Amino acid sequence: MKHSAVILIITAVLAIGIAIIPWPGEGKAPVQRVIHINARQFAFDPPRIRVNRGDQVTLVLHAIDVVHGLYLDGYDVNLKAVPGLSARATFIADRVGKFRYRCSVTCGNLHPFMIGELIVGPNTPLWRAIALTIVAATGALAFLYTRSREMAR
Ligand SMILES: [Cu+2]
Repeated sequence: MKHSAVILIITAVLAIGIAIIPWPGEGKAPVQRVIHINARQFAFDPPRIRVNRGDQVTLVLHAIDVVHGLYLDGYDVNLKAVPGLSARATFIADRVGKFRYRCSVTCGNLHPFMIGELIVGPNTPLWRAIALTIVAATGALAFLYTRSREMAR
């Protein structure tokens, strides 16, 4: 068999493998997550939240000292909690990326620095697409190179 044909077959097998084989972290069924956030002058605890795309996220905001708010960029979630009276909102994390949440109630002089971050990811289909592209490009180059050498014989 010609070397170029072997390269074509190897490339095809690799590409099919990448397209079919489950990727680590992928294929997990979306989960329901309840995340409690404590707000106090002048920080959120936790300051960073990680979820996976597709998760159903319930944020529960607790105000520890004075009235605080939580506005989540990108998801249009706005909560306001009074000490002793928490607030909650539920949404599907269907957008991948980093989204800031900030206090939406003026709570003191360092209020503008009350910022946290919701990280939704990773977008595994993107990695699959990148891996496929690399295999296809490498295979095509190897095929063309080998083919040109066979033609020159
Ligand atoms: Cu605040």
